[in-house]
Amino acid sequence: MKWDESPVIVTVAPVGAEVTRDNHPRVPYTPEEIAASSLEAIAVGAAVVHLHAREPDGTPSGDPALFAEAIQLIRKTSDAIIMVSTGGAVWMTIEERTRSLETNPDMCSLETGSMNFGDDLFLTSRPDSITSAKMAYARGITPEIELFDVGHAVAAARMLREGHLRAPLNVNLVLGVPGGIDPEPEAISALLRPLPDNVRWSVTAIGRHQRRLLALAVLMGATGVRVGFEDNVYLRKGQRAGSNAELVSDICGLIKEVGRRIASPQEARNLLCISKEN
Ligand code: KMH
Ligand code: ZN
Repeated sequence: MKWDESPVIVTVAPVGAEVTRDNHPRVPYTPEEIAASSLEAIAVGAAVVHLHAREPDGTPSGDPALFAEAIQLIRKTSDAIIMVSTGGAVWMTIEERTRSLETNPDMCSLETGSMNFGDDLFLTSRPDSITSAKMAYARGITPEIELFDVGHAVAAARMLREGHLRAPLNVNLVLGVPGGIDPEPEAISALLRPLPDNVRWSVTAIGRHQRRLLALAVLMGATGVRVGFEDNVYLRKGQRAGSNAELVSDICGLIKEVGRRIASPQEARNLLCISKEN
């Protein structure tokens, strides 16, 4: 299939670990709120949900029961792909971060290296990354590698060569986290350069260049793009989005505007080879 014939997989990241209700009063916290916000986003075009969990007061959590409740509610009415985070929050241990794998998701995010994350350290040693990948594959969960900087792509390519990761690899290029690669057009090719040609890649961009960079990614043939409160609460400069669904709807409009289609959950499953067994 030519690059522009393949539909674009839109991922919604409705909550993350850093954004709070001080940033936006509608950031979902409880499993019910996270599921409801995800389902609204799925209804307008999201095919993948990238999930974090929160305590009822908004504190990020690795508690599998909180993940499981949100997942169960989403799956009741949707076949969207469920991806749990194993990145968690910067202060979590790798054990806390990987408890989300106990919840039978379709996919998980996976870090292949460490970085400064704003003023914090976000640490993932190579042995922890290898162990997390092993845990995911053992449960039939497909990893998506989060590439915040070029070294993470180099490390992922090495893990692939050594058999710790399986081809074709799914990666998400994350542009603009302070401490990671900067949100510039060249960042896309810099992060893809160390990886094999058959990599399936999506793009996440933090901050004011988000729409432009996602449009560029779509025109460069990206497999997918990601939006949601985890990455940005603004639609435009000074204009906060009303909801995760509004961010998804906006990016779907942009994708269609530049001539590509939106992947349904089933098309996304076919493109990423994710069965519905879960
Ligand atoms: N909250 C960040 C420290 C992931 O989900 O894998 C890590 C993160 C990446 O959100
Ligand atoms: Zn995340």
